[in-house]
Amino acid sequence: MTTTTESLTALYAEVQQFHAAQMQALDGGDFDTYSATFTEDGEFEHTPGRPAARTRAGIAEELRGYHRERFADDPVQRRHSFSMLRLAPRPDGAIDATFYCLVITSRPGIRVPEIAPSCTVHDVLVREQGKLLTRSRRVAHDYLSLV
Ligand code: SDN
Repeated sequence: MTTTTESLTALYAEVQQFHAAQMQALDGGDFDTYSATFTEDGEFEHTPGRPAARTRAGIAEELRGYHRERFADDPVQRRHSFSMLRLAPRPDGAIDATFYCLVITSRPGIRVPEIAPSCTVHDVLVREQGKLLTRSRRVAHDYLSLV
């Protein structure tokens, strides 16, 4: 399929809306809504050393476990903030999306948030019944790529 500037602009806006809804679900603690934005056989790697999560149920379970382990005694509001989105549609209709992510963490009563980690993210997006879904998401952490 040829990609015109116009269709790429429309796709760019669509992917940004998709990412916004997806990440607002995650940051709101709604892991089932987040995992429903992946394909049924979707893959997700968010932290080196943790096994890749597979399937919607597996992704929701991994996120529940990770948040339970890390934040049980540490009430936080996390916000995953995306920027520098670059899209590369493939001939078969899948879309490579590469972007930056900063995780911004606020704690009760502390005005200055923590900003870490800084990451690059690579998504493969597909369309099913007209709707965008993430087929795979791989997160690379800058502080680990430097060592
Ligand atoms: O869903 C994401 C994530 C994500 O879920 C992350 C989690 O912890 C749970 C989309 C794009 C980027 C990310 C990045 C992270 C960072 C990761 C590790 C941490 O917070 O220390």
